[in-house]
Amino acid sequence: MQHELSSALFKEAQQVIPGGVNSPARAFRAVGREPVFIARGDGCRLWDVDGNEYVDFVGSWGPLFLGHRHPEVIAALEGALDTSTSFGAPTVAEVKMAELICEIVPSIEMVRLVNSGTEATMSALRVARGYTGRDLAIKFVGNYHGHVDSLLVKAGSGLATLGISDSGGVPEGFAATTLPLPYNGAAAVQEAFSTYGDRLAAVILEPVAGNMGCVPPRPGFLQALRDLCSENGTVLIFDEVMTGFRVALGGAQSLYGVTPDMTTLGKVIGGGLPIGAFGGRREIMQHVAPLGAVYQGGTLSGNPLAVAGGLAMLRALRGDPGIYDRVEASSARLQAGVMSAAEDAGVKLTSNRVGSMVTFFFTDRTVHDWDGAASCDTELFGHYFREMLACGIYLPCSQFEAVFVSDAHGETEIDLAINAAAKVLAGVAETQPASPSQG
Ligand code: HOZ
Repeated sequence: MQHELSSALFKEAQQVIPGGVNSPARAFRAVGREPVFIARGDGCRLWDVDGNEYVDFVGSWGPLFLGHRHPEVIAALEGALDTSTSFGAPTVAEVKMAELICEIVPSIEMVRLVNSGTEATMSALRVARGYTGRDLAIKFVGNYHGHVDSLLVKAGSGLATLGISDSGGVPEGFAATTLPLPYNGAAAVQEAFSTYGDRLAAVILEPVAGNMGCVPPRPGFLQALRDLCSENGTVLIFDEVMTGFRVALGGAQSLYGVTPDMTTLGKVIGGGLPIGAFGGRREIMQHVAPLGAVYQGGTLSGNPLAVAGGLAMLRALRGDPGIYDRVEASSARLQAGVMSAAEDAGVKLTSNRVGSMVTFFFTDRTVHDWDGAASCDTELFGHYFREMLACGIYLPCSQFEAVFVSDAHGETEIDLAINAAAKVLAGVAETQPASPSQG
């Protein structure tokens, strides 16, 4: 596989874009090669600028649950283009979108559309602080809530990948409002509530972590958070930017039966267009301006193109009762196939999966928190990533991200990935028979 054009573009990009990329997570740095530049996608396939074809298991980092260029999303976008690209004024479609979100996710009684997951979490936290009149928030190590100043503390995703524990440029005072605790560590949360209970505005978490790889909540963890928040008047925020409309139509909160006070959304709700949303109990959301004193706004919020794409996406999901079972079956097939290939090759691999979010961790430890994820052999992951890419399988370029399966992945594509993994893992076993797990 040749990557001459990608390589030339990367050189050009580095002159004018920091690191040559518009988001560090896509830089391929941790996997020891240059990024490939993508030209187009269709269904679950991608083509790069050199004409190489891949099966795409990134799906734009989550949004493309229906694959690239889904006909209903494209038709809706074409329709919206006939009206204009932006008004900065109310539209019919944004009301329909808000109604649909509230209908599918009943804990959301009112919702505000924004432009990204970062905006959604930043705004939800501000609302929680305005509502409670308190400052502190608990977050979990290895969870990532976008690049919100106060949440860039022991965060996952690009920071975990690049080994940056806390971001530069965040004033100490902002970071000091965040208490980072171990994910799945209910006892630590209990202790924090004993110490800071009446100062805690919010607990924010990914109800299924996706930004340190896929890490599900342990049984009882989400309910323990729910109980502690209720007892202490603290706002429980589920960051469902990754899990919303993906692990189930109603998100992780419907899958695990635990109801947050507020929810943040992004990714799938835009069908690939830039959008986010935050919402929750009416009593809390009434604090948002112009109803209340917590300011939040944006010229492009509720943008007609993003809303058209998102509405088409959500309608397609709600209108297809079999979709989550189909994607569950494809994802289970992928997980079983790759794990069996690893076992045959004698490579130590652990996998976590919730629905269509899957991570294969190069460790023999069970991964239920950041310490487990950090025990992985990231060098070996880098090798696996590069070899899979050479086999035409496009994976997230970090051990600490989730593989995303979509409804566009058929048995053919899942088997292509399994066969490639079998080949690559067998090669690992030959070249690195004693490859150490750091666990
Ligand atoms: N939140 C995305 C996945 N962890 C990161 C994607 C990006 O920064 O490009």
